[in-house]
Amino acid sequence: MERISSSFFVPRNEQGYDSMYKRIRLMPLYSFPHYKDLKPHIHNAEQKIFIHIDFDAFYAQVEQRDNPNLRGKPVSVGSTTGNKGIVMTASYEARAFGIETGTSLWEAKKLCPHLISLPCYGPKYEMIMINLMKGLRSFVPDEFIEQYSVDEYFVDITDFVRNFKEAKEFAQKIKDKIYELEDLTCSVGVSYNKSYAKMATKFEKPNGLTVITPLDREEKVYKLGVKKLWGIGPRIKRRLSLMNIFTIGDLANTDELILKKEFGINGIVFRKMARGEDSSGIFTRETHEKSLNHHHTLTNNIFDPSEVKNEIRKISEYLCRKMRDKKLVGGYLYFVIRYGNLRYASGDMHLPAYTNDDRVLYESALNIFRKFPQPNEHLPARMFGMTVFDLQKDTHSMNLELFGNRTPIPFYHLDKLKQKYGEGIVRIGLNAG
Ligand code: TTP
Ligand code: MG
Ligand code: MG
Repeated sequence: MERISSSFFVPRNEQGYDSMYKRIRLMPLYSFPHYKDLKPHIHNAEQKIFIHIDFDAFYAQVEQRDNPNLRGKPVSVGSTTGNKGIVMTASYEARAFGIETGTSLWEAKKLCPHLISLPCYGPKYEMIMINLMKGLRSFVPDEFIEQYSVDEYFVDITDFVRNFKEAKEFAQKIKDKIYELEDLTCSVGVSYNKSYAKMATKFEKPNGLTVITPLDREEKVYKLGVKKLWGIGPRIKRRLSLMNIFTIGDLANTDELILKKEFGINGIVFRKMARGEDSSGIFTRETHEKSLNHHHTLTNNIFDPSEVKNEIRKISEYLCRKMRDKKLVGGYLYFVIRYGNLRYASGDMHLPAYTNDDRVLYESALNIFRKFPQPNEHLPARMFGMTVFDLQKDTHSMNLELFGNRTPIPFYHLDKLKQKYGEGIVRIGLNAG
């Protein structure tokens, strides 16, 4: 793989920087897991292991790498138009003078008169990240990698290591690979949830590698100030301090209702993140698909219980197949029935676990259905519909584990058979009552 360096790019022109500068600055660098990503109904049901990677003084380090004269010197990257510019990042040598992201160039020059300020060159940094994505794919498949910002990645390594010791070794290998590919240092955090992994990255910057295990929680995390938590900026910190909440531990131990009253749903998110209960997974375009649904209106109304069940089964099978096709599992089910008199009955429930197993969806749908008026001669059924929400990436192992006491059925292989030989080729006995 080729290293990306300045020589790949057209000579710089001030006009270009300015538009790039605007573009980069407008890029949303920080967002934190949304409430709906936190699967609040699952309380650490499954232990995951995430790695978070973040380059050290990214833009500045790239410039120092490409120009040996800049190495070891205070360098800032940002807008350089006159004295009105702003520092987007500063090399660690410049940080020693108190220069940081957001410092005005005017102030930065005052703090460090021999500061070398350079313009930002976006396309080069982007190319580095694209190149790195390829490097990361040599460790884990695409679906386990999330590029989070201009210089950050999350990698879900749950399926590739057995414990935190192995996770640390894995992280070190990735770090070494990045250095080999791009000659750049990054810091890496390893933990059992994304928020803690991101926090861990900062612990030993630059060029660090930090692990936070569940056992480290009180010792390493709870005593830190709330601002170390992902998504908590100065304004929220101030509001928290008015509530006597200063450390992450304080936040973790504050009553959920109090936080909800002050911050709405975000209060619950902050608390969960503080407690290490952020259960968000790797974000990819696919997993962000909101829901999958299927409705079927019958040509002839039905009321015979076995016919009704058969309809529900067909929709369950179809939806599970759709999920498997997209390598997804669902966590929440909505079921609706419409009767001959055109009235509806509907209900919803959390599925017992994330699943794309035909049997589980069918049984769950029946559980909802049993609470409705049962179709009869005078009230036949006319339409059935199901929607699966809370879709997540299917990591096969998880699926099998959660149904440990059931016979695993090779649904993925059966789908292939059906695709090849037609729907009727196999039918599984879904023996729900
Ligand atoms: P960061 O990872 O926040 O910072 P950094 O890599 O420069 O330094 P650190 O060692 O602390 O991680 O941001 C990555 C790059 O994104 C940074 O080099 C410049 C750019 N950036 C902006 O353009 N605007 C911003 O507000 C921030 C924070 C960063
Ligand atoms: Mg960085
Ligand atoms: Mg970053």
